[in-house]
Amino acid sequence: MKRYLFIIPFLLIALFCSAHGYRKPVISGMAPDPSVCRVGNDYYLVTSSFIQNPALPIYHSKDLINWELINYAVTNENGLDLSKGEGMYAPTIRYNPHDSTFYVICTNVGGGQNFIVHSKHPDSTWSKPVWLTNPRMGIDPSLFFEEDGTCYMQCTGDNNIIQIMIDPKTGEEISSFHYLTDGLGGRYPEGPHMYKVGNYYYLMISEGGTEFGHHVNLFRSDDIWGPFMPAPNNPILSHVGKNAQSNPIQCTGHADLIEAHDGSWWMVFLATRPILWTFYPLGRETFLAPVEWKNGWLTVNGNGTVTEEMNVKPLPQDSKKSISQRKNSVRVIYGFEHGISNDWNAYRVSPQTVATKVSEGIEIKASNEYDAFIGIRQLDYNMDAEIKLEIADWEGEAGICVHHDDGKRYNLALVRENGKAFIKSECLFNSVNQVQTVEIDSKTHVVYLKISSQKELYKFYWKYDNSSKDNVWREIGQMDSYFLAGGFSGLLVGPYVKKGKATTNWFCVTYHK
Ligand code: 6LW
Repeated sequence: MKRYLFIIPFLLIALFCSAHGYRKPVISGMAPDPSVCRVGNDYYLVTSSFIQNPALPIYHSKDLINWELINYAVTNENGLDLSKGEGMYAPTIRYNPHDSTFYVICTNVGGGQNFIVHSKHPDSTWSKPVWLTNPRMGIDPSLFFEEDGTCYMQCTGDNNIIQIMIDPKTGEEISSFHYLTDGLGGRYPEGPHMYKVGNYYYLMISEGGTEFGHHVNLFRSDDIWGPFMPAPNNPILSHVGKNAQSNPIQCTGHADLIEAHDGSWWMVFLATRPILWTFYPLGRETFLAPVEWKNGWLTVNGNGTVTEEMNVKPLPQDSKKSISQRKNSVRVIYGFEHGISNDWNAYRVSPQTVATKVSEGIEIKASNEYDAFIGIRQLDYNMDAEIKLEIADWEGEAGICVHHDDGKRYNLALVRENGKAFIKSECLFNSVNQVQTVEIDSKTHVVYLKISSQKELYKFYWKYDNSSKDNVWREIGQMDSYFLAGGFSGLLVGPYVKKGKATTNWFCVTYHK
């Protein structure tokens, strides 16, 4: 017995580490407007995706902390059309036990507006969209199912929150619209979700806009049509006040609630990790906080604020750790042996439109119809993204790029023209275009390129093929990350081709802790 005693301290450390704490965010990189539902011990979460194709990423978790991307609710196969408009804003995911079906409702802004898709298996096929055409239906639609399957839809109206009864399979309107609340005076009352807990209906909304004024308010009523009275401790989640002025997490809002399989309650919400207190190129990320109920009202993590290391008892943690929860550096290599995996997105068109599988990896061709770019989400500030790239033709421009969907981007490329070869770094933001070039050995067809994100800075490096003796990384330039921030989105990083075509079979991302 005695010889096993030495194990006890290790067991205690392991127990403490598994019982206490998790790192924030739980889904890092662009993951705004999270909405969550549960079936048994399985949790499903969806986020906004704007003009990224495929749209509406679906994540799965067993513990609310480690999330794995398993699917997308809308793809070209079930009718995704991102040819115009601003794309997919703020979806909601719900499970209706009455027909054992998952529903996702969302707005394709400027591209048909509100629609619902459904599926029995969120990791498999989703239905074609059912369109909701009533012009009163604004953004941020949500669904609430009564036990008998009756379905209510909430959404933003005219600077207020409104509700209607619908058939979620056909989109048929079963009631007229009713006003629920216009909030507590903050700008943009939005992001409504309805819940029934005990004898009350709870309506949770966000106000203050999605930037630094963002916060969450709660209301309740004993009737689903209201009137709704505000919680005594509103805002229930807010980093607007003095008590959060030095907090590295800001913009907390757009939340959803979930009762876990052990009876504990949690809130998922969006927040940001600003650089120098001002800008956040990674975009809005998904965070998690514990919720306590008392006397028919709730508190979020005690006082409505959260910290980077959450010292709370989480659900028993899944052994599969997601990147955001790993303590050490993480390196992920994409060889494209089977084409393009689920992690890859393009803007508006599908990634398969942009890149095709060839024996050497994938081939990307420049196009006049679309931007020949595919990318994965940049998940953290300290990142190296490297690529091995080949331009076999005499002319061409191809490289690696970190890209915001409103057109801001930093490119690093191999350019071959007029019998010469260059490495070019290029920063494009609005009307400003900053370019640096260096001429290299004109015979160069294969190069390694690296974009290194160091929070406030992006640095650009290149080197010759590994077969060359002269293959050390050389810096060609750097740029503040400031110009990649803004808007609703975050960043994608990946290969692009501006002229001709290029192949790659090695794309590698390393996140440094
Ligand atoms: C979304 C709104 C919001 O529709 O941002 O943070 C908008 N909240 O609810 C786009 O993500």
